[in-house]
Amino acid sequence: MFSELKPLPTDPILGLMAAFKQDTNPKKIDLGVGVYKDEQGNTPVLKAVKKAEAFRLENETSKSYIGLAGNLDYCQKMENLLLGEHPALLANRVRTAQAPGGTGALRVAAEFIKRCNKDATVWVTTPTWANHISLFEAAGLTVKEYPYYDYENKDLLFDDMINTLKQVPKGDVVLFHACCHNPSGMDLNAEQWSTVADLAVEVGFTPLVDIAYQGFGSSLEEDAAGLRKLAAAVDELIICSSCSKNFGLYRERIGACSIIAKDAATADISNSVLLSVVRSIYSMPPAHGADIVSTILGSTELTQMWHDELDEMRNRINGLRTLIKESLAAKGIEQDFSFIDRQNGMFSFLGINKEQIERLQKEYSIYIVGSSRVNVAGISDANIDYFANAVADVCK
Ligand code: PLP
Ligand code: TYF
Repeated sequence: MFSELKPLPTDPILGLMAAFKQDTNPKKIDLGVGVYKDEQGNTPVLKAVKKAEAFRLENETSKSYIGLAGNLDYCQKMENLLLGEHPALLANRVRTAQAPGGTGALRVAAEFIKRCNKDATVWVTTPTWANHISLFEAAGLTVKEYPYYDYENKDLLFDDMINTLKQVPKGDVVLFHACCHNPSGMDLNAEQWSTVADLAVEVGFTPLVDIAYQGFGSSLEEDAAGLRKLAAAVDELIICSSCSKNFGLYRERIGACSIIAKDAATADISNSVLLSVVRSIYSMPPAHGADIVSTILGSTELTQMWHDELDEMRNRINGLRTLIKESLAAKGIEQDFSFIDRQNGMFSFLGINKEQIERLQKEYSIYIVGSSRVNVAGISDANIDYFANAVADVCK
């Protein structure tokens, strides 16, 4: 049976990560995979995480199974982190299942949507994180795209987006990136979120909000403001969250899938379906990441430490955006890169062509994704000049 299989291409982003590792050029720069890096190019374990892990090592009393929803304290704390003191929480309309990473949350959401409406189409931004498409298709759902990023003007195609979303049939799902859009870095402003919230009510689609970078854009609160606005407007909403980036817990695989239903009774029914989905995929989530997050969020001291570390990551990213803009401008490149400083999170499209991307990799060992997406966190004071010169050379 296995001999019938045809080889499939690997994920291009993860492939780039492997190619970078093999490159022996000491000047190599990894601007590929979306992982935060400090000035030294490392992705260290956060101090708050180390402390919480030490606490866990001392205080964990059992390795017995946790339930289908995982760590309930974690689930409740995540709801508060995502929604604040939200009317939907006060009305007991929210249910959360811990999930193995944001990816696991999305896969659970996909199966949940399938149970709600097997004919639902999931609408995603053009472009979006490539995994979105494969995750929903793997659950047998149809995926369609709506206009989002304006490659030419490095802006949102907001009018086109709204015009397409107006045509979405009731019962379909529309996926939004809460903040730090992957791959474009282009986010909706407050007014645009209000328009989208009104539209969701008018058209009757169900929003699914993917929030994988809360705290990486403006702040924990501001990055969730659009999500909260949407959640205040509609009866039903799905949230897929991830602690990979903001807690630096990438390999621990910790995230959550939250359902907001129109009332507490519907939320209970939805929750039973959600947990049935979980059981049919992996039974129960792993414990470690959730324990770390709930320990941090349950301690004033550790929460403060985490906030400080998160601020440091975000400030570094935002500082790098300005540095990249200024350094490229100083090289006298004809192309305007000022948009990099207006976008959010770790990603932006440089807007250079395939040949230029290949030259950056071959001649300079600078690794960027084929779409020209760069992870700005891979830049540092030590390599910015090398990077700017290389970009200037390939843009000549
Ligand atoms: N959603 C988006 C938009 C992402 O960029 C990512 C990856 O980083 C994820 C979800 C899922 O992340 P993870 O599964 O590592 O938590
Ligand atoms: O877009 C990124 O780089 C991150 C990390 O299969 C990632 O979201 C990339 C590919 C993948 C899983 C995670």
